[in-house]
Amino acid sequence: MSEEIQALNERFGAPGRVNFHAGPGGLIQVAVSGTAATAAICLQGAHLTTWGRHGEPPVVWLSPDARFAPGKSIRGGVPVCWPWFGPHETEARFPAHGFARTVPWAVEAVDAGDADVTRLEFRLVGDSASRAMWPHACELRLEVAVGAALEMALVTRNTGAEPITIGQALHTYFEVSDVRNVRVEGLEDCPYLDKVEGMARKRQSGPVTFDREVDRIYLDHPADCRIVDPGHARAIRIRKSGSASTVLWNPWIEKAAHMGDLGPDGHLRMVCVESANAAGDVVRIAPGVAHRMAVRYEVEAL
Ligand code: TA6
Repeated sequence: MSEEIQALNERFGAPGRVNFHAGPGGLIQVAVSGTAATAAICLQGAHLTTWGRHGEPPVVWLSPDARFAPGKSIRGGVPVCWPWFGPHETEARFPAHGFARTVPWAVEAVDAGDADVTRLEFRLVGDSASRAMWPHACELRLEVAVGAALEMALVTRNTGAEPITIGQALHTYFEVSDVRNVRVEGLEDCPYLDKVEGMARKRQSGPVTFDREVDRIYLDHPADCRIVDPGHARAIRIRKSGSASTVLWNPWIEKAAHMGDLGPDGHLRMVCVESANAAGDVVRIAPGVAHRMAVRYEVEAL
């Protein structure tokens, strides 16, 4: 066991509840287990890779072909997209969805006192490349609460003297039985930008169903969403705050085949419902102010 992992377990570990270990690709992960659920979080990107309730199919999906390597994004889980969403506005060479998901983070706190809910907090450390891309004084933390529900909060604090503007998303991959038999409720009548059709501006009619590639940024949408999945006899309710955009994505067959890390028929097993601030919903944060974007995922029996 590396000295770093040993030190993490000595400071934050809890036998049988919170365990730091070397995961695939040598990336340090923390395994969390409680009375109701389990989760795993990779320190690179503070990337929650899976969350599931005992005896049920996982709720947060991880590709069976996900690659784990330093500086590379992981396919599935909850990638943290920050401080921009999608391509950088001016620098094509900058990574899509920002750098937060591929740089080192530090563990700030772990509270395993309540066997029903384990709370963890991570702080973005970054590296020389990320600091060059984002030369602003600010702090990014991710709070995670693992229990029968999953709660996550992304907190950006502007510690500088000038305002900053961020785009962000908790780019969550949800596991579904078969995306062709799933619908997403809560976006009815909402305007959206359709990335599949050149960011054409449209308006949602009825629930969202999936029989082709879907890649949409719903704007001015602070409300809940609900993934109704008869095949798993469940609905996943997505509550959020501090987020004005909801992004829906399924790559469908052709794009999935080109990605190479979604796994066999991976597009059938997942749907991304991302709580975000993207496009026109980017957030301006004044000096000394903190912005909090939070989500709560719950499972409802059908
Ligand atoms: O959120 C949807 C999206 O922007 C899609 O356009 C697709 O690019 C997806 O994110 C995955 O992006 P990634 O950089 O993780 O491959």
